[in-house]
Amino acid sequence: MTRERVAEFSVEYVQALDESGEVDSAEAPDLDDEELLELYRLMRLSRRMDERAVALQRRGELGTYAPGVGQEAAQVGSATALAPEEWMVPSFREGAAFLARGAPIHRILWYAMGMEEGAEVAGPNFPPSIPVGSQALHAAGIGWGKEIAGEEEAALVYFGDGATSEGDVYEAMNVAGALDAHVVFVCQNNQWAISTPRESQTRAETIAQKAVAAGIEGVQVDGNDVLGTRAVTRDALESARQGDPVLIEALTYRRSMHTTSDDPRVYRTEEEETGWDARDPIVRFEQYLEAESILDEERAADIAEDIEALIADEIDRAKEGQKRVVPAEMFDYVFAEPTPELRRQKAEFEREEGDGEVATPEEGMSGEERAGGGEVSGRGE
Ligand SMILES: Cc1ncc(C[n+]2csc(CCOP(=O)(O)OP(=O)(O)O)c2C)c(N)n1
Repeated sequence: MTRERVAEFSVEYVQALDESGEVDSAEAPDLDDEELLELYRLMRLSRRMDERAVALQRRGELGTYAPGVGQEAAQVGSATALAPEEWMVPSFREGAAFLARGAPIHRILWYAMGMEEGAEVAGPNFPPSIPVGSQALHAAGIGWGKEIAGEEEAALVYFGDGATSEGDVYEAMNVAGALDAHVVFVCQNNQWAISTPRESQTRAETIAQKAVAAGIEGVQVDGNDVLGTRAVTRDALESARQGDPVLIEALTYRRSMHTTSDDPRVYRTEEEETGWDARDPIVRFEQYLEAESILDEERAADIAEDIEALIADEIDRAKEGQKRVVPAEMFDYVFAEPTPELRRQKAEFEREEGDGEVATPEEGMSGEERAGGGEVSGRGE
């Protein structure tokens, strides 16, 4: 009988900026002061946008919102490593990544207001994906397209730790590996999938090792370290652009609620939450920038002031745009061609909005459909 070890693996963990603001220059990316300040500004902008958005939701001015508080470094560090023309494929908590990609705040708010305009593809950024993990497949498709076209570009996709329990994410990593797709998978392991802790999600010790089964590289990074995340993503993108996909596990913590419909106090302790205070990505980076004399109190105050003004303007813009919304249009963008059922629902909705009457099942159907032909136009084309 033969018994031999046929596979072995290890997972690397990278950190450039530690909890006390010290930087390991061997791991840190080469950025000038302006670039470092921009990372800082983006993280603070995102934190403040989240705070304002939650307040707006509480006043009934916004629908459900998923704050990314605590995850700013994981998102800003990775999104700024992606070239502007490369595709970013987000999940539903990527406010900071959208800001880093230059998306205006009013568009981010429009999405949370239920406006179709907020879900439009603006630049090479997909709209938020609500089905957990499904967007990984789209990214693998884009990445495969880049391989076929012979283009040295990559797509970057975000998902959470919970999403790695979904078949879609594994399938995407597997197909990416098999087809040399140009894609970087970024898992923001924020320790919780709503109320399910990371430990109950998988017996795997790291999420990064899930790459092993797909035959691609997996690496863990301190996701509360904007510099380490930026450097790891830069390297992963270089590799992906040559047809070697990478899975990055960014270790972070969701410091706020899952969404505005959630109360984390029901399932986790205050002690756990405050335990992450010292590891907050913004505080840590601020300490570093101050120690390097890149940031001082005055400059920080100026940045905060500019952020307040920008967000106030953008909220006004979002509300102004909201007035122009025709709610019945929500039925128009589900499929390229609305199905008879959607047309019926739209007619019913419009009737209810108008005179309170409910539409008949036939309303909204074409003559042919009423006669029983062409049952589902637009499908299967
Ligand atoms: C396919 C699918 N199943 C379930 C849900 C409900 N759901 C929304 S968010 C979520 C948890 C996601 O956790 P994770 O992937 O860790 O991301 P996080 O919310 O922590 O950023 C679940 C189960 C969904 N939206 N889609």
